[in-house]
Amino acid sequence: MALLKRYGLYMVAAAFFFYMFYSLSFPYESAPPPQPGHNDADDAPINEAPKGDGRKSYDWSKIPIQHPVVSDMIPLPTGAPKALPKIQHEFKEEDPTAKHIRETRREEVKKQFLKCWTSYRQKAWMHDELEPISGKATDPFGGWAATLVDAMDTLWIMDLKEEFTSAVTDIGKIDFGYTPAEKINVFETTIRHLGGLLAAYELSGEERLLKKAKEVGEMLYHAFDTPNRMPITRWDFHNAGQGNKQEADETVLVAEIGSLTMEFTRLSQLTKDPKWYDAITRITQVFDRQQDMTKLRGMWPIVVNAKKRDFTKDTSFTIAAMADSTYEYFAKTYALLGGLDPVYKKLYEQSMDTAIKHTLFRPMTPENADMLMSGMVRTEGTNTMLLPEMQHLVCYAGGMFALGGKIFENPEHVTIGRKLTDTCVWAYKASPAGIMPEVSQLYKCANMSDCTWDEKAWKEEVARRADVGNEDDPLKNIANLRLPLGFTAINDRRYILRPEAIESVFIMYRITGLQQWQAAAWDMFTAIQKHTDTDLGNAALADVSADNPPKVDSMESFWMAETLKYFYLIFSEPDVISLDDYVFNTEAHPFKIPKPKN
Ligand code: DMJ
Repeated sequence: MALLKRYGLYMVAAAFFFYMFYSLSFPYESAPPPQPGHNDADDAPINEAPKGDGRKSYDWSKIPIQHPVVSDMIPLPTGAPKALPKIQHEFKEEDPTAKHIRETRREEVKKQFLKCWTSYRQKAWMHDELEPISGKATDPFGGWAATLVDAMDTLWIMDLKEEFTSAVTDIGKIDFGYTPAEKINVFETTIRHLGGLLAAYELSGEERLLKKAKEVGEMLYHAFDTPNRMPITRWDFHNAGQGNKQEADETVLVAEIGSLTMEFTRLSQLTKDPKWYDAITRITQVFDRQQDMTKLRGMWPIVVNAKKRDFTKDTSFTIAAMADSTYEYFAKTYALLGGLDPVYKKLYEQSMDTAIKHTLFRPMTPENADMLMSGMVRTEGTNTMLLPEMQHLVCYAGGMFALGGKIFENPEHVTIGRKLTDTCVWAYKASPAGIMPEVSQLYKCANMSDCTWDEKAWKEEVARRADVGNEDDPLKNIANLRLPLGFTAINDRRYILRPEAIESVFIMYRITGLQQWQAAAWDMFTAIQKHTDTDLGNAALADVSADNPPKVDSMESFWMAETLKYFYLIFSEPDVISLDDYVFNTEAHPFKIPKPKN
């Protein structure tokens, strides 16, 4: 028991450390100064970066590769794509009242998007983010107009074509050969910039966007120029630009090395140049070879060693923060490759078997709801310990299981997806602001099949965790903790406009056709809107357990790229970006699924 307590505390501390590390959105080492705005030169030719300020801009396509792939370039799989099983529900004709409500809600979402976009355009154009309270601009993602690039496909989907067309011209002016930042986060640049450009290209057919995506691809390819061809995930851009030697790191977050597959595969498919597919396939091969060799077989630890190509040593496992999209991408990459590479099916199925067995738990709730959550596991020898944590970030997992269950015809996974999503919806409702916090702990049922609410036991667990005991009554200080029933701790009370809950709710809706998901989405949207709306856009919140959560002057690019897109799509006709036609990358950028010719 003492050991469990000690490790329990260690896990919380470790989880918190990792979480802080991750949740700061991978900041660059020093905040880069803002770049000059370029909105006065709408007629400049595409792909011509602003010149004349004396700064160095690398032409990545011309910088020699020091560790080239010469004779063993891995080609894209050939052959006709397979037909995947039907993913979406067969929607029937809509009742006129339901249609009216749905369209009204959709327009509310669009109106809010347009407000954010207009403010960004007026006050932070060509910068990464707008600060939605002060109206200042900020550049935490290399200074490459992250919000602009990330939101392009949302503009298209929302039928804001004029705004889209005018933005394309300015995208051409982004200089991916230059950054004032010292280091670049390869994962973030891949999912936001490369993913955003590829999806916007696919939707619009605008060739200039593909050209720009290729420019990003040429840059990122240099992060793979190491002796073992493993990428440097926190990459010294200038070191590489000057042609210096580089090698992969020994400590890498598994999400950052495992979640490049969709974007690199798509870039190769669209350009017909296999080098990006080759680059990520070498990582996939390591995942495949070592899947059975880790301390929790089937899954890989949160931290892996890219320099030694050893993904087996560490002892903390999760499908949540720092690992998440690695798992999310297996089934999606399988679909993107037209079902032609069975390794992604194997990676998905074996990792999910382990995740189901070791990370899932049933939270105890006053409603005795039959729901699931996925926590963090630590191994010690043959023992495993589960921390019953709930992160906003892990709410993507409901959608992942449901989609994977459809793609691989596994109804149990669809049910698990539903139960995981139910917990996120419940957590939104349980919070005073109607929005779930970043990280919390739940009371884990001892038994998955039979779990009756036990308020006394819950209170004792809260008191134990919070150490609120005093001599007279160990339970009396619980009210001060502001914990919804069923929560045993809240480690991080923020909401930073994240999308994962609405992402899974959207997927559940498209798969089941049940209107309960649209109702849940509307409750979530109204709560978020009520508390985060500012004169210029939407602001992150410092504490969702307060009745009136204080606002924080931050609006990450994923708000317009992901959160508002999913809210818009759940209130759109089901054939708008159908899940039978598209897979979304982890930043909600849709890529087209190849189909067999008939
Ligand atoms: C996004 O950048 C992506 O969804 C990523 O996979 C996780 N974090 C944010 C959103 O919360």
